[in-house]
Amino acid sequence: MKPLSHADVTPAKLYRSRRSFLKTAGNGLLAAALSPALRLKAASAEPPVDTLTPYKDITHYNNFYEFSTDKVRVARLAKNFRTDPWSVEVTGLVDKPGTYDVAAMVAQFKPEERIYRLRCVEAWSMVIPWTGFPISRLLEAVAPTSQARYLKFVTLMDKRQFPGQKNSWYRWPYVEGLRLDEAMHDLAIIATGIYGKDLLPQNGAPIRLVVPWKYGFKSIKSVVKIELVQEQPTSLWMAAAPREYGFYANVNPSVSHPRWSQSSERRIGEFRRRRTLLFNGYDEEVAQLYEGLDLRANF
Ligand SMILES: Nc1nc2c(c(=O)[nH]1)N[C@H]1C(S)=C(S)[C@@H](COP(=O)(O)O)O[C@H]1N2
Ligand SMILES: [Mo]
Repeated sequence: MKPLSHADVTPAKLYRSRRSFLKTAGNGLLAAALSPALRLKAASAEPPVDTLTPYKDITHYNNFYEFSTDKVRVARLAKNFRTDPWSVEVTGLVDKPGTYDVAAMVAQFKPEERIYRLRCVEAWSMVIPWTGFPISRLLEAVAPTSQARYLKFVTLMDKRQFPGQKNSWYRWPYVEGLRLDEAMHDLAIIATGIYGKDLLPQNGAPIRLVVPWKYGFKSIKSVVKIELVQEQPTSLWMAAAPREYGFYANVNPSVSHPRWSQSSERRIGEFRRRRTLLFNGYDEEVAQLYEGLDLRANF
């Protein structure tokens, strides 16, 4: 499947009026009035095209454990999070390490719009119009040495602003990692905005990672450090539950989470579940990264 562009998606509003029949059918009220045959037809129709998830949902249904494990409380708790000044240290096995102010990063690496599906490991999904730039641009600027094999990303550590970091169940700060060749892939971006607006704190302001073919937890928020390293980093989730969360976390409908199936998902704003796609539908673009890798053992 090709990366989404504006040509492929329908703005939420237009989509709603065009598909008003199905929408109404999904409402329950009218569904009861439909004949069983009609209802079946509506139910078995091909899944609709990807539609942008409304801004309100993207910004009010969030996983950000530093604030809360309750998705609908995150936005309010994140309201006063300080994102300015903010700088990101890029360090480790690089010839040109540096500390980048976010504004300078934006000026240098020129964010563009990227519309991606986001698939959470909990089996819900959204379609988000990010503003961001490929991490490859940053990597070219810092020049990884020949020893660099992985990137380790780290979220801000600040118990005063992040009440969730007092929860000692997790090994804070939040850490995530990518193989260098994964990070060099054009689909992997550093995001600075959504729907053309600056990121809000609940979405990982001022900058966060977005890797659309992997489960959402790889897309680490509010990053303060990117380190090029030789060994595979241990992410917060690998440390918390190694049998449930592997390093790769590629979206894969045929590898179940130990506690639930990954074969389908609930697209936020839709009534019927959708089939989950291998690599979240980006298989044509990324499958070659994993040639020869056992995707079941390396989950
Ligand atoms: N620092 C940090 N990054 C994080 C998380 C988190 O709890 N802390 N949650 C992850 C998970 S599980 C998901 S699904 C996405 C959600 O991103 P969104 O709220 O912008 O949709 O962020 C990911 N990045
Ligand atoms: Mo997630």
